[in-house]
Amino acid sequence: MHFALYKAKASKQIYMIHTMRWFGPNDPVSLMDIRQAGCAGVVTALHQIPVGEVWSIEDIQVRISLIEAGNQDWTPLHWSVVESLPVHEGIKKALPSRAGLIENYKTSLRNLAACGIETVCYNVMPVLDWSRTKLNFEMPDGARALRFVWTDFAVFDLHILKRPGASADYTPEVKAAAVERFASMTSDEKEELKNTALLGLPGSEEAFQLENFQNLLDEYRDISAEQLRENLHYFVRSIAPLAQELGINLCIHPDDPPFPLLGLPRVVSTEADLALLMKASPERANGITFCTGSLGVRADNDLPKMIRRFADRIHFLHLRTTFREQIDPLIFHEAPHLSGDVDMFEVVKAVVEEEKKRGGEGIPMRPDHGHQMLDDLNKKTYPGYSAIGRLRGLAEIRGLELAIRSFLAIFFMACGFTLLADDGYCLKFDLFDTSAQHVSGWEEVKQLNLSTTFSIV
Ligand code: DNO
Repeated sequence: MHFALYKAKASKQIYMIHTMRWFGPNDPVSLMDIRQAGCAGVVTALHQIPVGEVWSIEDIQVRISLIEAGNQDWTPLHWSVVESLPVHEGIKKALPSRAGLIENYKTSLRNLAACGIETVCYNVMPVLDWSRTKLNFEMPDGARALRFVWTDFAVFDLHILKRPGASADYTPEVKAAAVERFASMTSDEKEELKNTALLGLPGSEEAFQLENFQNLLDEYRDISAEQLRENLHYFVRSIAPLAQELGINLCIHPDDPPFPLLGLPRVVSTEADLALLMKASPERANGITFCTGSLGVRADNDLPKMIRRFADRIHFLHLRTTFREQIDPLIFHEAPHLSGDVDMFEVVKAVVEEEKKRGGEGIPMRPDHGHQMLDDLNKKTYPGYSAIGRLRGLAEIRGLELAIRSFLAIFFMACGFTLLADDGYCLKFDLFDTSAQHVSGWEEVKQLNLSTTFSIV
């Protein structure tokens, strides 16, 4: 038998596609800021178009022209990911309007594909998008972070919203603590909590009024988690085959936080939820936005394991970490990107390994959220989306990524090799991943990023 032995070559290339979210022309963070943070990609959405309506080619082109306007003179930027093409409540609730809304969604996908956009994020959190109870929690270094306190959420639910039936969702201890907390709050604090819980954070397309909010919740009274899951799977089965054909990767964003709130069902919070969704429609286009900040709030989500399990279905990454200050009742805040509960080293390593399997194809990544810090503190930006805090997060993750890539490459040099038989059978060995596969010849083997060759007869 004839084998060729290949030694690995150190590669300095950084493969994730670094991006930042941009809320459009009114965003106080400019495209130039995003460029100078070192991004190649922009994540944005046509927030001005009402949810459920078609995104026309003209509207998409206008946004592309804005993003690319400085590309002749400066480092080029491109629209890498749509976040989000929002899913109308009529689809989540399977209302009679669903068929028409899905048709509109498909038309928007066709239009995006015609404009060369290949990654589309969405979520199915009912009524609310992401939720926090405090937007300016002071960190020990004076920076401001987003925070979630379960007891404060109970205060909002039980004493401000006064949701019928809410009492059943809280333990006697939490209810007692909420009574005490509510009694000690000033009217400004109550107003702030109400606004934080209700006003819709960036990315959510609605701003709510206390008066009509209960009606929106009531519409979910008869929709169980099973029903919502069925509606989600129906939606995905309706659009994934088209997305696959168009070359668009759909990627669902998980629930944030990853558990039910206000009696609303949530069905994208755990590994099991994601596994069911991946199974519901087998196309690779039916994929995931792997948000470590959302999923990482639950200690039972093993993030590196989940990245390895869902590997080629991960089309977009939100890298961020929370820190659980207390488990029961839950309190968490958004920690500096490398020092929360998420093991960012293991997460980035799992991502780098997946990118290596894709032959070096990068996955778009954005540093999700960031602290308000330095000059951010003097500016009014979207909560979680100030420039400097995100720049810090991106810089730290980029450094980690480079270190992991270089470390793995050196390791491969010492410990990795590939054996290729005449019949095209290829045995790849390295300390991190041993696999056997058929390849058709030298070209494909070279794509495995390997260099020097030896022949063993
Ligand atoms: C928060 C975000 C969410 C997310 C949407 C995705 O910063 O990650 O608003 O964009 O839920 O559909």
